[in-house]
Amino acid sequence: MLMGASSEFLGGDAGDVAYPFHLFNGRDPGNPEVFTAKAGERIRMRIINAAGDTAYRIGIPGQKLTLTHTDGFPVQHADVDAVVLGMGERIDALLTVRDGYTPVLALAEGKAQMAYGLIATGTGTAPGKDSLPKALAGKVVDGGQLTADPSVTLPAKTADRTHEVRLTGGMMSYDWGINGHRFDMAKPFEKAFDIKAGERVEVTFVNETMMWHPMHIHGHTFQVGAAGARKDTVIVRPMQSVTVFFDADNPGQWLFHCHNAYHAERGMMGVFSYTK
Ligand SMILES: [Cu+2]
Repeated sequence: MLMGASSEFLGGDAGDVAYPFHLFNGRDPGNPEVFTAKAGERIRMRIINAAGDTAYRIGIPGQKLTLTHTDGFPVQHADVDAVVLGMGERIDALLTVRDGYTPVLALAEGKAQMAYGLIATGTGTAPGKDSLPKALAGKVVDGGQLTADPSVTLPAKTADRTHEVRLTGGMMSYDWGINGHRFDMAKPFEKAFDIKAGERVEVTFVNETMMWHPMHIHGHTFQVGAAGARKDTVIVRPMQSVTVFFDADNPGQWLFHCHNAYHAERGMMGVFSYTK
């Protein structure tokens, strides 16, 4: 267990678990991934945070990334120095390849460790891991702070149904839950959230805990706020609220949960259930 991992960007406690390594395409910093490219080429990086308990701050020292999509949906392009991905989030980023070796850093937010990969054009020498910057500052955003491309904004409609989803629990008793209830795999429909097919659903995640949570809904892609990004995973900071909207157009029993694997396992999970 990790105590004292703190991130100003995430509003406090950054993670619960210490790991010996952080991996980039399965490789630790002693043996980094090397992509080959030509200088001057414009390339797209598709980045997923596949970790269980770590947000990553991703960027290239001295070079902007142009963010184009979050969770697969287009956004109004944003040039940033770094992007923070919560667990389960995806980002597409464009960059123009510089000559030589370009490090792509994935700093474990609040954990003083990193993973990285290299883009290589066939000239120069690879930087050693100890020579890489340990911080990425400047303009730093997360996907939930981006704006949807107008082509994917939900059509304006008054919500047919609203649900308040309070994120509850804490580190000491590790009783993460939703509305004070820990999800029970033996009784998955206990306290299921009712919705009906065709409804515009408004969900407000109210974080009553001292830690951030990347909240993920299965089977649907929501819009963050009135005109924010279309996503399926959004960072909710401690003691903050985030409202999302989606159309109930995919009947079934759909889990939603914190994408911190330990929080979900302990019970920060719920079900939207509708058959028609
Ligand atoms: Cu969580």
